[in-house]
Amino acid sequence: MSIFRVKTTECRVGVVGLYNSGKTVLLTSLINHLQDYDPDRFVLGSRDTRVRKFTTLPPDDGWEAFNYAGCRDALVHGGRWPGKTRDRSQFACKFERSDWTFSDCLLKLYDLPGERIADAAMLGKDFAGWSEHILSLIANDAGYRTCCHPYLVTTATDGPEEAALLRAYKLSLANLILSFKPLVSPSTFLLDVKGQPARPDTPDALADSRFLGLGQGSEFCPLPAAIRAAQPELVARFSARYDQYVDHIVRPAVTALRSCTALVVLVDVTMLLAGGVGMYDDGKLILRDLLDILSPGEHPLFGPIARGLGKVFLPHQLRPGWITRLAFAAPKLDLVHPEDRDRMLSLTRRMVERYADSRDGLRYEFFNLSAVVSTKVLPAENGQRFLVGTPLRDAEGRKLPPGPEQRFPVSGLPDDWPTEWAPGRFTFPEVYPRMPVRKDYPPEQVNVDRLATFVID
Ligand SMILES: Nc1nc2c(ncn2[C@@H]2O[C@H](COP(=O)(O)OP(=O)(O)O)[C@@H](O)[C@H]2O)c(=O)[nH]1
Ligand SMILES: [Mg+2]
Repeated sequence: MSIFRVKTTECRVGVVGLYNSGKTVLLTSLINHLQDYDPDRFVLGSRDTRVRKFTTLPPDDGWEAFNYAGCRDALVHGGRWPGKTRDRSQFACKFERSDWTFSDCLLKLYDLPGERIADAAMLGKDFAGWSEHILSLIANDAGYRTCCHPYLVTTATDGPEEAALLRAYKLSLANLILSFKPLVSPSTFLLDVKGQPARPDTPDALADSRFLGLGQGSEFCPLPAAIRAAQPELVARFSARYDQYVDHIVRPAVTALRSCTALVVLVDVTMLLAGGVGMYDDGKLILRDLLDILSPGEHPLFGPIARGLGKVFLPHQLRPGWITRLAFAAPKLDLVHPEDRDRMLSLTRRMVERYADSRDGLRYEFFNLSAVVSTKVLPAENGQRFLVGTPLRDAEGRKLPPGPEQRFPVSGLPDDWPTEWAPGRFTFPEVYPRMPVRKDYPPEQVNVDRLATFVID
């Protein structure tokens, strides 16, 4: 540390998004660019900025380290992601940047599953309150009612048993997943505590293989008032499991989110368009719930000046922590044709700006980015758009081994979200990411540096 660098500025940046939205690829690219900084290929702050003395640090207590080396290697070799043991992870590092004269930067990056947001309503509610919340969600949405038919039938029978209730709720959640509805709670049914997602399968197979809650023997599902009144022992059992679940899964995820200074919310426009209007509606609900639980923005008791001073003088534990910067990022920019890349940005804006705009003291920005540019562009022919890349899946959605590059068509982007569209109307075929083999040569990126400039502050 230079003798002038008398302090350390801590930046805690959370990256949230649904499964497959590009969190891991984004973090891997960002870390590579910071560690092997090249001002010609990545501009942090300004063209003159240099990054020095980059050091990786161990993660905070209770966090698994983000496996940077393993993730980079998997990208290079088109392999599987390193086996995870936790659904969330942290990467901590320290470096000097030449445009910060008196301070070096302690950066903590959090990889956080957006699926947990579906459980956010559990905080501050007891088991009965959560049950009512879920039941009203089902009652007020035709799509949910259809998917939850097995559960509605079983709860209407006389004195249903625990096993029958759990089974019926599992089948209902499986239907939700298969209809691309990510609002699945308890969310471990969709993404378990080890970070393993539910794979497309029949509702029965999903119900057989997945758990509602922390695991076998700890399962629960919502109960309507009539069953709660008639079966107090069942309520006591489910309540205890529910409380455990909230303590182990929901609170740590939400606490981590709330302790961040900046948040990157990945809004995968390609996935929302490909998934149909139901995916869009649910994605939007999840984003709304996310912003509600975080209540980002300036703390009413401390103005920006107090916040600045707090960052400098207070020990870490005492520093006021709250999100003041929110980045909405549309990832996988390289999967759409250049003619549509501005539309990607305006679609993101149209979807979520209202939520951020209604909060005071919050700076927010929109980005369209590619963490690892993996396609080449061909000129459009008669309005048809083509890209070149190595296909990741065949026409049936099965994963292909890495092969030669191919030309493939991609959908154009609309100027605004349609009022209705079916899954599959838009397609953006996934490709193998193109990661340079040489470890100290970061991947080609677009706007990851602008995003970093915004959140590392
Ligand atoms: N073409 C392209 N694909 C990407 C990019 N970022 C992520 N992906 C793809 O999106 C998929 C999910 O990415 P991942 O980071 O594992 O998502 P996570 O589940 O949110 O961590 C992977 O198959 C990636 O290849 C990108 O910048 N360009
Ligand atoms: Mg991931």
